[in-house]
Amino acid sequence: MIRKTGIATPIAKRDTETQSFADDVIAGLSAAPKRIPPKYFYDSEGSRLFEDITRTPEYYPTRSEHEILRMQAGAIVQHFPTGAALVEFGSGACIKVRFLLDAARKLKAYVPVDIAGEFLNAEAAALRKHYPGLQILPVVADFMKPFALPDAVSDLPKVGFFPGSTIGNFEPHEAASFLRHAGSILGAGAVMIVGVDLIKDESVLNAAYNDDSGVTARFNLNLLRRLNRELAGNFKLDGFEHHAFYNRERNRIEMHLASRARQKVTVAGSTFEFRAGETIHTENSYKYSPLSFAALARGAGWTMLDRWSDAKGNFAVCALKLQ
Ligand code: AVJ
Repeated sequence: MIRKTGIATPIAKRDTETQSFADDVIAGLSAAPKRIPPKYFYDSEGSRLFEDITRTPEYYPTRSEHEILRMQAGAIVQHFPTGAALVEFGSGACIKVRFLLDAARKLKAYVPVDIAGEFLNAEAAALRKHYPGLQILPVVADFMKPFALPDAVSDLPKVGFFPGSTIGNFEPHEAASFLRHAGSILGAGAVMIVGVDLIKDESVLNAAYNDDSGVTARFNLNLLRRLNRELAGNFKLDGFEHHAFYNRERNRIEMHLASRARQKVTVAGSTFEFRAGETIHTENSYKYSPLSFAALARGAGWTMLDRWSDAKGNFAVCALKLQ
């Protein structure tokens, strides 16, 4: 989930991307409770900080998923039909997929889908050198919206790939609509490989989002820097603090930015009041059990074919098949 973003744009000349950022921020800060969608974490500094998070000893999901992909790639690709096209939703730096590309010898094409076009095309060029026998067909698109697959893969069986527990950022009903949407893009008979973070000991979950070195706090607070820079905000960085905790009723980690005092902040041309202790809800990271995820997928038209975990049982990679 690496996102490249544009350079700061003057408010007078907002491009459409900055305009929808401004619209989302104004709507989110006008709501009660206040919120900002987590996709806005990933400016270039935010993407760098996320990479740093994955290297903290407390943040297990990336390491756990890599362990599964490394150990189980052979078993995972057994579910790929011969001559299939692998379609990755939000491919970023195309790192995790290499485990599958190395193991899937009979794959015809890899279709990375990402919104960051320049970056995507550079990654695709690098992959072509590495996998000369494979057609690499990047699609620049927002994978949450309808998009067309390249004509070259229209007659091939499809396998979807959605790693990283990105699905955990969605509300469960949004996760179900995403899976339904992925099914309509991939078509009848499709298989989908999804990375899902599992419900576990709360102390492990809380530590993963409250690392001792404070990287996750910097990642969360970087959102305010971005608001200041791109939307002419005047957030005081020391006026807010990082809060992350496991919400046991809803099986999710919540991240918030909590106002240390009563204050007013102006951003994107609007002024918002904060009570002391009031928060901006910046992220949910849902955790599932194998059963609850299978039920969610079933409701969206997918059957769980197979599932693999790391040795500690922290994370699951699931193989789904369109019913
Ligand atoms: C990239 C959405 C999977 O939810 O664990 C990491 C983002 N936020 N630390 C997650 C994140 C705080 C991450 N995902």
